[in-house]
Amino acid sequence: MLKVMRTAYIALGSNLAGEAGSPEETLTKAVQRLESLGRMVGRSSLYSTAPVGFDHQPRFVNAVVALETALAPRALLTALLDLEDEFGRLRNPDEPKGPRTLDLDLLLLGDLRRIEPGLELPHPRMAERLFVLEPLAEIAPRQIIPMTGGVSVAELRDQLHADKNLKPDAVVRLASDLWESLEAVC
Ligand code: PH2
Ligand code: MG
Ligand code: MG
Repeated sequence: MLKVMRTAYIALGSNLAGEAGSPEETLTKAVQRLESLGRMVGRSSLYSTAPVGFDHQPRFVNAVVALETALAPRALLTALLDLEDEFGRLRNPDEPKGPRTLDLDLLLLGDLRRIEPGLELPHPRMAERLFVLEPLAEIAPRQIIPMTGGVSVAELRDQLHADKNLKPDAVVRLASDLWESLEAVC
């Protein structure tokens, strides 16, 4: 049977060391595990980012990858949640935005749109978050975000940069030999 292949953009985040090591080590190992779900076709740099939504927690390490996959949305989402668990993610309902060893958020899956319990595509908050748009702009600057009425990732990123309340250290590219030692993707 012919499988429909789609490009998934997945945001990775960590601000707590876990069994896999530091956030940087965790994200590096998570990318290797994500390769079991499809073909990795893009990977941003790592970024050190100020926490958004709940200030009193460590800075995050964030990145975005592009994965070509035949998985349907629900199957992909389940696989991402399983990977979070594998990396020791604890879910604290009192602190949904608190520190986490690994957060894997499905941003886009081809041009699919979904609004279902636990699964919204495109990700409803992706257009407001510089910690998502900065790495995403590195690998997919011309990608259009549907709910913005046709604005590209790079334009949205530029709009957020123009905000005069933006702190200079909000999103800072990290040089990481470990991350860059991952096999090159096209
Ligand atoms: N994730 C959140 C809430 N706040 N802030 C940063 N900088 N990076 C994140 O990945 C992040 C956040 C909820 O998932
Ligand atoms: Mg998240
Ligand atoms: Mg999440």
